[in-house]
Amino acid sequence: MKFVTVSGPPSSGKTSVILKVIECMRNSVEKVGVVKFDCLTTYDDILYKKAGVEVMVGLSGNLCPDHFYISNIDDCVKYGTERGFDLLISESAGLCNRCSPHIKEVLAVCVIDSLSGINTPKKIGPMLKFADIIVITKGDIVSQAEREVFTYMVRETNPGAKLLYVNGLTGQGAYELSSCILEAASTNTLDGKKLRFTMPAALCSYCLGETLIGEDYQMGNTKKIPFQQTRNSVEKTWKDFEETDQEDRQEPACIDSLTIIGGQDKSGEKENVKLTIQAGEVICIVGPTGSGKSRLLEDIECMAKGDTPSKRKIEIEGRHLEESRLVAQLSQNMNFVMDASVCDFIKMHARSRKITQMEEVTEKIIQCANELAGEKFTGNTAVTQLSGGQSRALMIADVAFLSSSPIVLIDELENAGVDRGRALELLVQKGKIVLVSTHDPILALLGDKRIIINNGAINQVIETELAEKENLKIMRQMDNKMLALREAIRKGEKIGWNMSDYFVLNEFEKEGNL
Ligand SMILES: Nc1nc2c(ncn2[C@@H]2O[C@H](COP(=O)(O)OP(=O)(O)O)[C@@H](O)[C@H]2O)c(=O)[nH]1
Ligand SMILES: [Mg+2]
Repeated sequence: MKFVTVSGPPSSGKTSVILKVIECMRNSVEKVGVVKFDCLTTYDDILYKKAGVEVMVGLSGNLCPDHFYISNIDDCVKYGTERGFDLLISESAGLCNRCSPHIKEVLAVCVIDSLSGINTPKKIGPMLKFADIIVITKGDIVSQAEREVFTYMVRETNPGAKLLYVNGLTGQGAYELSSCILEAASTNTLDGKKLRFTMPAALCSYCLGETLIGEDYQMGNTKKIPFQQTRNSVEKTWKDFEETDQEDRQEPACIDSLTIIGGQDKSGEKENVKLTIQAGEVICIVGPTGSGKSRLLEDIECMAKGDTPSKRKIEIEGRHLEESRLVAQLSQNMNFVMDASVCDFIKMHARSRKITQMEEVTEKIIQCANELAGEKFTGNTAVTQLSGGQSRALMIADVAFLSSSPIVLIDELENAGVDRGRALELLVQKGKIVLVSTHDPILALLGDKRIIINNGAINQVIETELAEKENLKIMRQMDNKMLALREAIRKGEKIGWNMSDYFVLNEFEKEGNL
């Protein structure tokens, strides 16, 4: 039986990720069991049962949950073997953050979410530090910049681990994790195996039920805070971060081309496609809702090797491909969650990328974001106070100038007050491959090519014609007119005037002016 330990802070997405991984393994693993450790209560067993997964629950109650875990885990493995499981996964919350359930020679996974704050990787210590695989969840909610800063902090804490990004809601990235789990070693007993990290020592009066506070009641193994020392160490993490050695900067990955090799559609019919996209090209992905646009983006993100439901293969030509994450993502539900000014925010991202011309690049990004958004903001504005359009514009400018990823996936960049044409131009100038999934006809024609998706497969690839590009000019004029109306309504103006001629372009406008 294969056995894997999964740990991570509460609500980081462990159960969601495990369920998605099990779903991916349906065809390769017959019997999967989960053992869930918690302290007081859990509802995870309901979710596992609902998914048809056999689950055991261990609640530590008034005992240290980590000591409870290690005293019981071997019995769980033996039980799993008896039950005939092919795979047993243990889920535990790493409740005191001092411990780690990871065992030598047993595949160790740590799940951590990108919303938890950039210092969390250091705070949770051994659970993350001694993991073989670190899964980062909830990347769909935060900006690309925050994801990259967070990743940097994770790497600093555990440079040797494999980093995977999994979305616990959609399952994006779960295939790669399931492939790693399928390669885990088999074990039928943990007898004689060793923990990767010791449990904390305790055995004091409070372990035995004492509740009174005061020196007189403290007996056994206790420890006092050395206050002077603590104050000095509080600011240390930030200082560490700011003083990082600028020397060891890696060359960013550089892609020459990306090839999509067809797999199959939702009915299992062959997808007859081989499409090569060159660096600097913009490709739009269109098709009805649910047709499989996001699946294609996901295949690219995880560099599918025929192992996803679409059976597509993605091949890449380029340099330093192993060095960093290849794909940056921009989507509608992303937000800034850090409490920082625009300036500090960009600098933090620049630092994580070990960029030396910090001031210069910060200024450039702010200027560029202001051009894209129209509504001006300064470096002192808090990122959480930016409007939807301003946030999106800052995210785009930041990805263009600071993100190391050579591929940019944009999911539904609709008209949120951002000059979309200019945004795409900017990304392409930086030599990136840009893929945009959209329902918007203007955005669809802004690409060099558009991919039409139907029933889960690429149905057609259309090169944007010259005549379409000409029409695009008119469509953009119309769009600007709609925007002007939106603006008028926002200012409290009445628009009951005769509008019948408003959308007819005059000669001046036909020339491309407005
Ligand atoms: N937006 C988003 N939500 C997620 C993601 N992963 C998990 N969640 C949500 O986060 C919450 C906690 O997830 P859960 O799997 O129960 O966390 P656990 O306590 O670590 O097992 C649930 O509401 C999930 O739906 C993700 O990648 N993105
Ligand atoms: Mg859980």
